[in-house]
Amino acid sequence: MKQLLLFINNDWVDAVSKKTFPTINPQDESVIAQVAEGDKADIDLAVAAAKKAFYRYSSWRTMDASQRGLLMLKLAELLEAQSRYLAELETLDCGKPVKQSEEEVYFSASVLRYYAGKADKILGNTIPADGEVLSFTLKDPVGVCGQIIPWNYPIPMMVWKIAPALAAGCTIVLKPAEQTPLTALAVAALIKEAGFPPGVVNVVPGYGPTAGAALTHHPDVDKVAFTGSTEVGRIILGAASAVNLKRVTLELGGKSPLVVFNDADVEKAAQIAHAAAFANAGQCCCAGTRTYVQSGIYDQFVKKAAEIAQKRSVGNPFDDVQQGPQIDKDMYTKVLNYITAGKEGGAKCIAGGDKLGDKGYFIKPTVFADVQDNMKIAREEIFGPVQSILKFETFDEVVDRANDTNYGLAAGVITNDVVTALSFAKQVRAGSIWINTYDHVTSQTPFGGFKDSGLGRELGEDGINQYLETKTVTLALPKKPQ
Ligand code: TXE
Repeated sequence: MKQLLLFINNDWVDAVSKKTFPTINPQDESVIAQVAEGDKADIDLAVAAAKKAFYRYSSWRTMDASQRGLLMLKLAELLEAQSRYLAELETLDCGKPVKQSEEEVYFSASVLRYYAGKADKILGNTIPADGEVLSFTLKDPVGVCGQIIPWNYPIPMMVWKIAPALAAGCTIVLKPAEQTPLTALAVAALIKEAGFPPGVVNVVPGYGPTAGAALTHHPDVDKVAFTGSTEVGRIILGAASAVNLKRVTLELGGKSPLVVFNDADVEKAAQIAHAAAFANAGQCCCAGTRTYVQSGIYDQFVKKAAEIAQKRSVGNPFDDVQQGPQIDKDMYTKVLNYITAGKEGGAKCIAGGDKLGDKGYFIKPTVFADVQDNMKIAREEIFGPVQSILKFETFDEVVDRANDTNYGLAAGVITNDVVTALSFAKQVRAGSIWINTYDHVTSQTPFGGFKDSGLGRELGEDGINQYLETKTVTLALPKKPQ
């Protein structure tokens, strides 16, 4: 790691306050490094740099759209060239298995390439408007974007946000999560190396209520994009309308159902459901945490789910394991409290159910069976390695129960009956529906939530539209020239 400073205007700078904050290794609770702590004064500097870079005659605004795409392709290449280094840094800071970290770097490069290709294909319309006119639309970049990201997928979250914004021609001030500032700074160094002009991307690590709030309240920020908790999402929506009317996209929490019908292959279904619940140590916004299983295969499924969870390897994320530690002490404590609530609430704990070891934030993969819809563990987002299994009888019953939540990020269904699968997809209110698979997220497919799971979509065509304004141009044009 070369830089632990703020990245503003392509320079590495100390915080105005000179304050720093520690970033912790969740595997052994040691301090990895002290990082410059951005606050309002630093956000002001970063927004000023982004605003200057967005000025109409700046090198960024006058650059050919195809050239923006080339810079993004270069960044994708640099990410891949540094994949091992970035993966190790990611694993050090957030504890996910290093193989997974490396896959996430490659996935992020693919997202950059997808949007790089879109940079010079942003098209308006010509419109047969009434009257003696010619009308057409231009797609303008929305402007200076504040982007606030979480700690669960630090590099992918950064790239999901910067890639469509850059393709659209916006400028950016990004605040990484306080738990995981390191890879955001490493990617910032690559942004500079790729040749992006000063001020186009600025990265200011710091805390939410200080640096994050300064960004969401700033009058020169035109849009805020946020991924994190629903609670903070609400605060951001309020802040975004306080001094100006920022465009807002929110990708928030979930309590996603995965429904297994009697005709499913039990072994395969249990594997899919396991991965859905435990991917990234359960720290995944679309985690399939409510596993509904039809009564005919319920007992068999429960037995299988417990077996798979008991075999899940948990340990040093630099080894070949499936699961590392939880991100920090707060989340570790929160998840253990949910496990206690599950036991006390009457669910049957059939695997795990406890912490693992005494150092680091490790938790045993935990499975609860006989969970009821009204239990705390079936209603609230746990964000840890905990699967809840619930029994159901009929299609209509399970669709009602799947929809009985304030969230609507994702849902899954496992069945060989195409009518059941597609009826489920039509009737469940969630942004992503997976059939006989789960967590299949790609650069091309939009991702985001219904209800309290968010506003807007990331990735795919929808993702870039959130960074564009439509401008209608109307020119007087007589139907018959004199
Ligand atoms: O999230 P926060 P936390 C959910 C999950 C988890 C819970 C809490 O259920 O248990 O959220 O996690 C910044 N103004 N998800 O506390 O606080 C903060 O600095 C502006 C779901 O980590 O929402 C960080 O950069 N910004 C999720 C980011 O918001 C503020 C991923 C996320 O932090 C702010 C993570 C403020 N007032 C947690 N307060 C997902 N959707 O994937 C905080 N932040």
